[in-house]
Amino acid sequence: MLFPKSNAHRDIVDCSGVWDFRPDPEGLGLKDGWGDGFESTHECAVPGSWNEQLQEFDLMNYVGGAWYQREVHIPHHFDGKQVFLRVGSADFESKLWVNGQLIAENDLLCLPYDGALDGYITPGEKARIVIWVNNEQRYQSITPGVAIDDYIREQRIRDEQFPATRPDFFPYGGIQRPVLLCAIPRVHIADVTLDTHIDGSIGLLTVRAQVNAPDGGQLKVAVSDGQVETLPIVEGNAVAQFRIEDCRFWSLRDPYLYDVSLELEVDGTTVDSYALHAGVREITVRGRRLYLNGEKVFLRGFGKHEDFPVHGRGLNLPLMVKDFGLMHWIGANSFRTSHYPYAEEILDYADRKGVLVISELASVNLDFRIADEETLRNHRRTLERQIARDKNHPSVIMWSVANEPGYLGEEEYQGEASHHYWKNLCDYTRELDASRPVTVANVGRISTNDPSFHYVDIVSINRYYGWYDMPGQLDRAAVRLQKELDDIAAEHDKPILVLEFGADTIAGAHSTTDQLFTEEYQARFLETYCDVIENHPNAIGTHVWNFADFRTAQNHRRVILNLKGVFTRTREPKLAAFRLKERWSVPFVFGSEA
Ligand code: BDP
Repeated sequence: MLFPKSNAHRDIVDCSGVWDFRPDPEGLGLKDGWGDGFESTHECAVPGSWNEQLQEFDLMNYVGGAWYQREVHIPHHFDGKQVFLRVGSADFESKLWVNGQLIAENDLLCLPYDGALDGYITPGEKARIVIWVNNEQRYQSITPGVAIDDYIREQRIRDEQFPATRPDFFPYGGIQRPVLLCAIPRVHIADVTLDTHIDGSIGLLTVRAQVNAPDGGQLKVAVSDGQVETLPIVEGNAVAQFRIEDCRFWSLRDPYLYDVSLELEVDGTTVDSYALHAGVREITVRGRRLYLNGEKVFLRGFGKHEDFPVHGRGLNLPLMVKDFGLMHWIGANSFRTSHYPYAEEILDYADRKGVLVISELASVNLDFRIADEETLRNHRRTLERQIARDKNHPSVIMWSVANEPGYLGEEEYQGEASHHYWKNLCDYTRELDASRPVTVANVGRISTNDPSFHYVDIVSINRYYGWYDMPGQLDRAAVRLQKELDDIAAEHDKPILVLEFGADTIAGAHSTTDQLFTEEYQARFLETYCDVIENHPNAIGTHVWNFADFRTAQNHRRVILNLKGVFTRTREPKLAAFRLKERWSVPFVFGSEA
């Protein structure tokens, strides 16, 4: 799945802008053929979530179907090309029509989908794009939904969040990433997979391309160190292998990217080209440690969210640049795309900035009273699409395949079905991508007896002692945390990553003694955790929850936002940000190891 790019053979029309919009709470549109076009009632900017944009039209908390529509000119020079429309993400479920023709559908959260427009458009004329989006989560999604029926079926989850949702982040709806009209040559490079290894000072780079050209064509692959290979195409595939002497490896200090350019030649003519970056690097797990290019690495960073006033989860490039600036300022070297895949633009930027990314699937609070084979199939489909999308990013160092499954402490989580689920999913991740470790973020309620621990490469835990339990008592919290790390280490000879710990904090609240919600308490909370974790022989990282305050659904535990950010929602630093900066300005030193 190649990210769309413009070059001598390929072109893109970005359909971002203000689109016609119409909410459809009664679900009329799908029955009445609104895919052919509909009468709009509102306007909504793309990319962006509809919620805060249309708050004044009573759509802040809207959960249901909504329709988007706009016209776009199909350029003359698209004639003879393969034209398709790519939706970066339209969440949670979406369908796409062009000139009244259903072109594509998607039900995978925060992942792109596309559809071919052949036969449905005329270059030189306008085309009508209609997109239906529905932000209701379904029961069998890998972040299970909560519809009214679910409350009844479960008999225990109260109607406690509005809009109804399980996770602790706002269920934004809308077209949240760009919609791109793309034209590529009919005979083209369809996919490229990069694989990198290191051998001393030599970088080994394998470029595997899939093309839809007939045998007889050839692919020229050039790397910016000066090497060029010309390969025959055999059954739609070509593989080039490069040894880069004195290679500049992609690292935190020097995120060097080689240019890899591909040119497809048929009958002596170049018919298509595509260029991408390769960061030559190797991620390995050995014993209790994580290595980047053979050097131990300790992760310092955050769980984040795609969240900002007005845009909601919509891609916001100035915010992206600002956030990377703040991560640099504070000395973070990594973040997790909690709790869903982030925009590809963000991963590209991480590649350039030398920031390590734990790419997380949109699986939150998987409930093992209802998870079944269909859920597992959906999980595997998500994994396939996410790996296909993100596989070539050197910044992506790990797959987090779920966040806090078994969240309700349901007894089914400890059963055979759960073991089968995690074994299957972790094995499948390694089958799809043997080059990156796999993890699952474990919830405190399950504690250290988590079936997933047996199948992951890295054990990850989220902990809130000193906040939800033992509030205001950091000494007790530290003892408990230490014991859990020891217990896990005693049973699993694996690295341990603490992927969440944090305290809600009202910027401006202060106290001379330990008091929840104050800036001093957050700072001391984070420092206490870092002291314990950094000194543990199995620990490979501290990811603070959260980088910035973020919006949640309405419930009595949140004052509009989850306030665990070390920056406010609009990115002002709290006291803890300065403390972390101080701590993270000193390079991490690993203890002496046996
Ligand atoms: C964890 C979740 C995260 C929440 C956080 C919290 O993984 O999404 O926002 O706790 O309670 O359970 O702040």
